[in-house]
Amino acid sequence: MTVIPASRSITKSVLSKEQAEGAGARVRRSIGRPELRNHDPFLMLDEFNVDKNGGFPDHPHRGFETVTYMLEGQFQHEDFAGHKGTIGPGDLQWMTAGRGIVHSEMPVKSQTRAHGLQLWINLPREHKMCEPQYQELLDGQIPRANPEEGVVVKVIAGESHGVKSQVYTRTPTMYLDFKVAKNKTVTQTIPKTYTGFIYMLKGTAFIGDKEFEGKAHHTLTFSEDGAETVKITTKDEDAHFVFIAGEPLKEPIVQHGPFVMNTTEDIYKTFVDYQYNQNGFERAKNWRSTIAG
Ligand code: FJE
Ligand code: FE
Repeated sequence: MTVIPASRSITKSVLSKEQAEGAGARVRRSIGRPELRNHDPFLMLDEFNVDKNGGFPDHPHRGFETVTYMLEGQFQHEDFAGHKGTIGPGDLQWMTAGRGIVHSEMPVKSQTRAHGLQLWINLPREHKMCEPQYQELLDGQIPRANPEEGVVVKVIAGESHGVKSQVYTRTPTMYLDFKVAKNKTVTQTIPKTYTGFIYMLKGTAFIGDKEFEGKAHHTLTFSEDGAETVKITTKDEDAHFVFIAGEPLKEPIVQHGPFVMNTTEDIYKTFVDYQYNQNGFERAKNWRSTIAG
């Protein structure tokens, strides 16, 4: 007989130091760094900081989703189908690359700094070649749960304290932004089969029954023991963190940079499709974004 504990505990705590990425951008890599590989269904989480001279100019994606959540500043995006827009503090872009997207992600030039999170969620085999889709939500359109005074949960995906997100997740995912005042305890439910983690943005939180300490820029991974809650406590400091969890796909992953498929053969097909502008990359032919400068 195995005993299922009340709360998940923390199995790992890893600090993300800044590194160079893209074109003159700085990122703190959480999931995807050597100590945090294969956190199925998640491929990558970057806390990015970009000034007006940096960014992520024209590049492709296939086989997964990118979720960009802005914290400060303004970010522009433009893709090969003419889809274009700007997201600001608290806004969200949930992009399903599916069979193919080529796009550019750049800070608005007048800004001093754009700061946010980008999460890469793998797609199950049957969705890897789906039509690309955008789900865009402004800060004010994202529902909030307020389980008690001093605790505000933005429900980006999934559910918290009876408040549900309308975002469609092909890979079952929950994505919650917690702002917790000092001296509070909050319990978040999580499906027993989900893997998950907390990424700390500010302050200090104590997680699980053993009150594992989490500080800014640390990733804290949850135990996989079937517990259906995560207990989070604050003491003499407020805390800001994201809580991300999902159903593991348990499929083979073959990744080559911005392409994530199930087999080497499908990765080779992807190189050919991208090179010859076919099977989803038709509109990549002679395309250049107007924002990458
Ligand atoms: C990419 C290198 C990259 N983190 N955070 C290689 F930088 C990227 C990439 C990003 C990215 C974009 C934003 Cl807006 C925020 C990011 C990496 O675009 F896709 C590959 N393959
Ligand atoms: Fe991208």
